[in-house]
Amino acid sequence: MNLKQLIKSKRLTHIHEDSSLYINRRYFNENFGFRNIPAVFRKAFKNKESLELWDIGQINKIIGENKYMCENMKREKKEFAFKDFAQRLRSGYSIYLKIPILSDSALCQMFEVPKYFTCWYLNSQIRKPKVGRRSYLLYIGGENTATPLHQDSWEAPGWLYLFKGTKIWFFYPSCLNSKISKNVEGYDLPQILSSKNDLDKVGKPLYCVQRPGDLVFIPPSSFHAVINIEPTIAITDNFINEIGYENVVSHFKYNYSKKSCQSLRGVINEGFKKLCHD
Ligand SMILES: O=C(O)CCC(=O)C(=O)O
Ligand SMILES: [Fe+2]
Repeated sequence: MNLKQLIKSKRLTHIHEDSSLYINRRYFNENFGFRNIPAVFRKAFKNKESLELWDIGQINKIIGENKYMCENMKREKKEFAFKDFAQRLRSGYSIYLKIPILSDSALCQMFEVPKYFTCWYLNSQIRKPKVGRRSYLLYIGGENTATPLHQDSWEAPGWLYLFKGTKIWFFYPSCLNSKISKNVEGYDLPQILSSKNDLDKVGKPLYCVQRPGDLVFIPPSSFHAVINIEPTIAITDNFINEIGYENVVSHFKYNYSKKSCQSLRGVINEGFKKLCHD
């Protein structure tokens, strides 16, 4: 059974699709951000020029000699120069590359992140960490590579913009979060995809088909998993701003020192002050 038939047989529901030509901060926050609703934006971020710019040949020209850690299907990691990774990708290998793009890289000029996804943490004067130079992450995956079920770093909200290929996403509703946290493997891709498994009993994920030019919004704390059903090129990032900061604060409370929590609160206060002056 192929993935399409499986989704049909399991009667999975597609996440919300938004076809607005233009969206702004208020529209995004009121309809999705504050409501923690996963969504795919089909038109608002579609940019023909950047869709053409982001291809393997072009990226290779810029970072071909740089070395990065890649992951295979067994999640084993190995270092490759980008040009060698690209060569393997062309030969049909199932390998996945996930790397930060720094703000001084020529690649960074090839996509402008909407202001309402700007992370207060990265721009803060309170914490000027190494990650301050990071603009977003680049994900390049061969056919059938996947990211297993997880919550994003700090349980922060996130976005992913696709330039090439097709991704299938699965999102569990947040009411299942505490059950899933105790047994992540029990809800992961093999369970979702198994034709034997009755998802009605354990809880069904929503799904999304993402194509070039689509942007997917990942709500804070949401459990999600992704399969590249064709080779893909995407950029993604998480952010802390007026949406989702509460999830990050409570994540910090349980996982980080008092000092880090204080610093995060400082970043959030600073962010809100700036927001008032915008
Ligand atoms: O595309 C993928 O493989 C994973 C994407 C993801 O989990 C994210 O952007 O948060
Ligand atoms: Fe994620």
